[in-house]
Amino acid sequence: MRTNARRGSSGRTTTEEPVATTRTQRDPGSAPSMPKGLEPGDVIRDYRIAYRSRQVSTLARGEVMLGRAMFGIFGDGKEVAQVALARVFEPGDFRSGYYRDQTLMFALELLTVQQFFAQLYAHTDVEADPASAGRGMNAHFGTRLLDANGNWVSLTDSAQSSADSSPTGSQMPRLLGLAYASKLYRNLPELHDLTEFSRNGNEIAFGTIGNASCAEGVFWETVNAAGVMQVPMLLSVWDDGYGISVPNELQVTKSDISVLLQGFARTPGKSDGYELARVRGWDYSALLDTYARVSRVVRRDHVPGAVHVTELTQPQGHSTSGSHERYKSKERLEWEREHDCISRMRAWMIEQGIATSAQLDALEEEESTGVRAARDAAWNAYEDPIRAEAASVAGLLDELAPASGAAREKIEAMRDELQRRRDPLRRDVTAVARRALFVARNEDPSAGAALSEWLDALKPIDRDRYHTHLYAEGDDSALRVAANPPSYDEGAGEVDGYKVVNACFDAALKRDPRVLAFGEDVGKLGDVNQGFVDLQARYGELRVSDAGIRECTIVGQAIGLAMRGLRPIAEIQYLDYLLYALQILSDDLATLRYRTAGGQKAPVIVRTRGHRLVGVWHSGSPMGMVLHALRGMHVLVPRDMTRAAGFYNTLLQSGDPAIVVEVLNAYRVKERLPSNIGTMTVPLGVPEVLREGNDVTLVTYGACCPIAMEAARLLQESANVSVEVIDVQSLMPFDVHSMIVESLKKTSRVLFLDEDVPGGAGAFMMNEVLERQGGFHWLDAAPRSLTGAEHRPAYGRDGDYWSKPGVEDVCDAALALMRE
Ligand SMILES: Cc1ncc(C[n+]2csc(CCOP(=O)(O)OP(=O)(O)O)c2C)c(N)n1
Ligand SMILES: [Mg+2]
Repeated sequence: MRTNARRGSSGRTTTEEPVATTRTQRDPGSAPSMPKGLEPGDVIRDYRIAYRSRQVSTLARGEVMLGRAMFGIFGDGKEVAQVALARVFEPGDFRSGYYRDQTLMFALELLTVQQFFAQLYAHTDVEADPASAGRGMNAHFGTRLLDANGNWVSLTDSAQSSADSSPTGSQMPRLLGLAYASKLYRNLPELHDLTEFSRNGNEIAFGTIGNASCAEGVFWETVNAAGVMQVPMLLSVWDDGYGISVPNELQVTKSDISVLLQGFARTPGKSDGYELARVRGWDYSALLDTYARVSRVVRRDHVPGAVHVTELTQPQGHSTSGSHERYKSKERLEWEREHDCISRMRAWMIEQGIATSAQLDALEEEESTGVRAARDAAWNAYEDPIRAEAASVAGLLDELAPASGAAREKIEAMRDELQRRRDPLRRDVTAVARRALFVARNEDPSAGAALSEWLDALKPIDRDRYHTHLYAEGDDSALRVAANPPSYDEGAGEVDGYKVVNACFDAALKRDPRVLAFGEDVGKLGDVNQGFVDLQARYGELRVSDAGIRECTIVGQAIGLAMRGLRPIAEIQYLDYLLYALQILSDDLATLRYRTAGGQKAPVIVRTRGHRLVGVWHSGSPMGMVLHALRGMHVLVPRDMTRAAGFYNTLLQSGDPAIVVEVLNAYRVKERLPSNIGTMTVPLGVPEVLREGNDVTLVTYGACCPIAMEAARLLQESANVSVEVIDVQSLMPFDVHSMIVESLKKTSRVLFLDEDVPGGAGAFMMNEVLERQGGFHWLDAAPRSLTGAEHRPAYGRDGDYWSKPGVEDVCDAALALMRE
């Protein structure tokens, strides 16, 4: 490995060229000097936090080795850069980062040591682990942006952190939106009153990312978009030379991210590009200078900045899984020891006369003791209730055993085994209780009653621990928005469908200054189907905007905006191209509320269009894929533009993210324009019966609705078969009042129709109706589904005919059902 040899021999990277570098190297002969604006006490505080954080890493690793936690990944080797970075944070600023940032979080007072350990143990109490209530992994940080009722707290009282996720680079798309929000808050006067979210857009969105994660596509997509949009984003790259075992040579061209970023550098006098810097991660005073300089420009001028922090180390290796001795050379390991940022900062402080060695020894002693105490407090808070549960179950097993006949010995063995466990897990306790009831099931039923009761009492508690907050549960829930049907002025004529959504968006933009829309061709053109036509001219380029071709960061832009209180409608031009954004929708947006146990939300509306057009890449209807990847979002499939408008109005009154798939070929179909277009709502999870019938229930949605209706007409006319056509409208949530099963009670036959692949959304609907709603009991014939072909559709109208179900297919399938 070239890096190893090079660093091992010279002790520094040979690629280190002065790339807009700010370095303060003290002349050994000169008088000791303090970093600008700091007192010795400030520096000592920074050292204290850095040292504390290192102790946390060391002890936390020990906890994993002891088996008290599953996995550990820590911020050792990155401490000094982070205390320096913390110095430029201001209230209202946001972080979007990754698992190395514990020191930054400590320094910003957004995390305590006890909370760090609580998360390591997966403590499910939100008070113990406010970032995730044990749901996120260790070192997945985040602040609580919502109160217990799901309402925003003031985000400008302190710095905030968006909630981390694990996929490398996935902090980047949302970072773009967090930064872009400042631009909107600064430049849209109608937002200036929203001071709980922003103070005139003065907030910076700070990103952190590892050197190796800069090899991800999403890194470059975000860096480019932030440069185009000129947003106040300040990105730090923590460069420790590796991504697990793979060195920079195999991650980025020329092994050096700041060399590559040079093309993004600002040219003085020009209004685009980045403020760049490069600084060594053990050089405290240079780090302070660099962050002070770059953040000043970013905050004042709304220019993106990037700081490449080099020469960082990993004293304990990448994580608790595996050891870095396996892939780093002796020389490299020696180099890392020499460049340990904490030892260097300590030496520098002594050299500068900021503290004496004895003072620092005492400080370190204090911190070691403090971290131990916090660890123990976290452990006891986590484990004591579980021990108490184990004791209760052991007592109940004591009672059960004598009444369990042949199972007695087995149950006593289980009890003994449970009592022997020093640090029982909650699952151990519950599993033993359930197993004991299982083995004793044939004995006197009253014997197990107490244990059963104990388990039953636990069910709602375990639901709270593990199953809440996938969707909003309070006033924010879209399910609470009442239906408000469209009404029509007398004599209201018909218009092209696109004019219906256009009127809806017009009303929303007028009503609420937080609503904004963007996407490819959304601004000037008003989207490729004219849903936003004329609205940029009416509301300005910041409210209705064009975006580059970058689906993933269009979604990220929306996530960050929504996290800062805005109401973005992000457009993905065609459903087929959602795939580029699917990862971030799935990993970040759809998990956000769940992974923070209700601490954060991003009510993003993704607007797209699909079903039926032409060919392999323009006619997809991969609704199964969407449903399977996006639990945590609502998935809505309106058959026409009036229904679409109703869904937008519903969603804008609620706090969950959603995707609305409009029907591509409905924009030119005539619809009447509702007179209440700005207020009408379509409720989520409520299907609509489009045609009543007695023989077959036909369950479908979207572009298949007109096909179903035409088939139903033909079947009645030519075969005297009466078909009940139900438009599901809302796939997630799905038929919350179980209306469809009521139709099955009447018809005893069901056909599920859609354009997805076999086993896709059709299978999902079948599962919902037959299993969850109990529809199976009412059937006299085997349930059927009629789907698209397994392949993507062939091109052209004929390709479409043979790739997707049509009217004749529906007629055949219904007749076959009738013949059974
Ligand atoms: C998308 C994705 N791929 C792979 C991983 C597994 N993984 C976790 S951390 C990591 C290395 C990241 O290296 P770097 O960005 O340099 O950060 P560092 O850990 O060195 O600070 C990898 C490959 C992941 N979490 N996500
Ligand atoms: Mg790295």
